[in-house]
Amino acid sequence: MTTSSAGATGTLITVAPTGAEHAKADLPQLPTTLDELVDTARRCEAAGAALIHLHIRDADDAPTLDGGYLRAAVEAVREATDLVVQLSTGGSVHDPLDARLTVLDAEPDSCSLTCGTTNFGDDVFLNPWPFMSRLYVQAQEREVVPEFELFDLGHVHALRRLLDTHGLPFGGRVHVDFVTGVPGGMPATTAALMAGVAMLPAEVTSWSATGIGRGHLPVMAAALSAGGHLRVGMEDNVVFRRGQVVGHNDELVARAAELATLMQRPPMSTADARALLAVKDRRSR
Ligand code: KMH
Ligand code: ZN
Repeated sequence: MTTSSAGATGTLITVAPTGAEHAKADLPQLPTTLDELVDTARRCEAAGAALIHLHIRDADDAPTLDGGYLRAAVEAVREATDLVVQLSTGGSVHDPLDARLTVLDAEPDSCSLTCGTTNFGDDVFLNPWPFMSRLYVQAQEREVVPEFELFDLGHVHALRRLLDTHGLPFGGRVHVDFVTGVPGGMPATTAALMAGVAMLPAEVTSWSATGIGRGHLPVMAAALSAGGHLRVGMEDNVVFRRGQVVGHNDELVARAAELATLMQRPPMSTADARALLAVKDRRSR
């Protein structure tokens, strides 16, 4: 795995528009309904995103893993855009492991797979080895491409164990995302990110990074300079600049696209993202 930008071309921009942590009551512009998710997906695709990381909310805007809601969202976003559709298997810290294992029933293109338990603010985000292992095998069997979420350097080591135990994921590509700046995980610093990149197994074919909260911009710049890809969105950051709350996810995508373009690594098309990640084409069009 190279850390140089020499071989990197376009930038994969992932948008994580909603998450499970923010309350709609506090942030009315957070996309939670199906219509809002589809509108967000369309606008973010137009702004340069190629992959969408979805957490789903129910009719009360609460996080849900209900299969009906998940399937409806996957189908609607797939119908409206060419974005790679990724469902979160992390859910919320309150979701039981068994429920999180049902996410792939909704047939996403991709799923998140966090490579270890981490403190998550005052809570614990639970990802014990047997859960990770079952989810990984299930993704192989269902032909869903996992994105390995790395919140800490120990998670990089656990990814090595997954690959050694179960072989390559469906499609043969290995894409990871560093989630930095979670209170309890690795900090949102260039030094921590580069330590993680240096540890990546040779099988890793691409990596992206996000910084939670105020780590957002520094981590974006660090990732771009080191040949990495980007994740942005209101799941991770709701402040556009000091004193200005994000009004729509597409603002974050547009800023990432602008910076990537300045760095001569413009946003990757959805077709290129599909090839990069080797996702199965589930579109009917
Ligand atoms: N909501 C967090 C507890 C994922 O999507 O896989 C977990 C999370 C990671 O957001
Ligand atoms: Zn998530």
